[in-house]
Amino acid sequence: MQTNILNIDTICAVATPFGMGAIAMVRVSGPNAISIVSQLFVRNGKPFDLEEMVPNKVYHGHIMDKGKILDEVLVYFFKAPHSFTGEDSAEISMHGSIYVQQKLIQVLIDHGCRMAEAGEFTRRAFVNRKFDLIQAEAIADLISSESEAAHRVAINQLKGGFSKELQVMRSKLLEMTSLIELELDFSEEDVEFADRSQLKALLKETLTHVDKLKDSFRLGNAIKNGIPVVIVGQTNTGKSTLLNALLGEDRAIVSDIAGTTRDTIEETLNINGILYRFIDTAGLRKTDETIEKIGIERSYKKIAEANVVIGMLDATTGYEAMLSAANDIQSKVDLSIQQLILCINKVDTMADQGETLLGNLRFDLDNDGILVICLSAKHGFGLNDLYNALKHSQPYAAPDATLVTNIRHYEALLYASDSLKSVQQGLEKDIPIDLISQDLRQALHYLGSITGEITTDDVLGTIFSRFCIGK
Ligand SMILES: Nc1nc2c(ncn2[C@@H]2O[C@H](COP(=O)(O)OP(=O)(O)OP(=O)(O)O)[C@@H](O)[C@H]2O)c(=O)[nH]1
Ligand SMILES: [Mg+2]
Repeated sequence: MQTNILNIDTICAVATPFGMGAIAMVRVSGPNAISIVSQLFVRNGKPFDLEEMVPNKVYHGHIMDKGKILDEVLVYFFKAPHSFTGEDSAEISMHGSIYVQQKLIQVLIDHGCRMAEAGEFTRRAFVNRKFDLIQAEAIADLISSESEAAHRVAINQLKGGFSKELQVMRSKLLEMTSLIELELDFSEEDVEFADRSQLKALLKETLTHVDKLKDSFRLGNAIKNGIPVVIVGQTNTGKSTLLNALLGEDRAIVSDIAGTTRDTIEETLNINGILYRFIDTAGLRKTDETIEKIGIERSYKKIAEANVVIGMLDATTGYEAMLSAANDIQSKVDLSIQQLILCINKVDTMADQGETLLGNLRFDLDNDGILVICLSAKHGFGLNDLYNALKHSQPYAAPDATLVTNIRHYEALLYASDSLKSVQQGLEKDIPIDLISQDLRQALHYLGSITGEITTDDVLGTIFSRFCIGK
């Protein structure tokens, strides 16, 4: 087992959220965890006898502070390596008074523990090879998951599917690299240990796999942070009214003055287990007003970043104006990667002409990938059609498909892909084998950095500092 300077201290922290609650849990981990906690623990009125300690068993008793009862608790002991961190550990479940929590931490520190740093328990687990970096990061994702979809992606990564895929790729590439490097040792003798056509085939396969993982980030990131859905259109079409209707609250200012919304407004909403990030934008129109211009530039930027674009059309402006506005919005959307949903809004003003408008617009648009629906944002009419359109617009991955959700992984895959492309070009152009081997090593490095096989302390520090204390 790998040892690390981190393992010397015994650390402690409250693992439950800060504040008062029915129950709180304190974690202790490190070489003295069991002895320190047992010193403070009294069972059936007698000091806890370490000799009788059975790991993974729940003990009921009291935590004592200088001869006085601090709290009635449940204590679990874990023996290394069979614990979350891989070290000797103890967990104390107690009443969730803020005073009791702080007092217990103080007593633990008085007995030789140190306050844990953010993510230190998970970092120790990683150092002790309980899991790899992907899985450690998946724990953070699991804790922060806000929707069923985000939860599912985190669980998949925690199960190790992504790690396994990377391991298989790396070991194949490593084998090839060793053969190539063997040729370097025999460079005088003009021998080829690595079969070139096999190497090319392997590279093609690996590159396709790496690119597939890299491209899954768009969806993976959307699932984790909310699928970005931008609401765009000309001024006064009812964009802010729609945002408010979706959220069920008056989040954005609505008025009949054109150009009311100047900046983008973002809010997340969970619809049927999927987290969406709705973005209301400044209405699109020609203007000389500086602030409004900046707002409109932001609207265009948000269109480019969105997975789904809701194009708001105002039924009261007449069919020709709506069609021209629809074409204008369509020209800003990349239909190969984005979904466009056009909403004919304010149909409440149209008596029964809404359906005719809908049919005409569907007919006149030159792409059947665009969804068109009728809406009255003000009266909440058509919202169900919009929910359905959103559901259908999502390119859903298979339940157990690997999705990259972490920007660090995405970056590493991007660099690995570039390095593999250099290897491919090198082989085509017959460049010296030592340069090819360098690019292969680079690709291996980037792939290895994702699971944490290759990392520096700085990288680990940055990753784990994003965790909360007690995790
Ligand atoms: N009759 C009717 N009026 C609506 C509907 N939706 C919005 N409106 C009205 O249209 C006007 C403009 O609504 P907003 O939501 O502020 O429009 P916007 O697109 O956000 O406008 P800007 O922020 O200026 O770009 C307001 O007076 C709304 O009450 C609707 O479904 N029916
Ligand atoms: Mg608005």
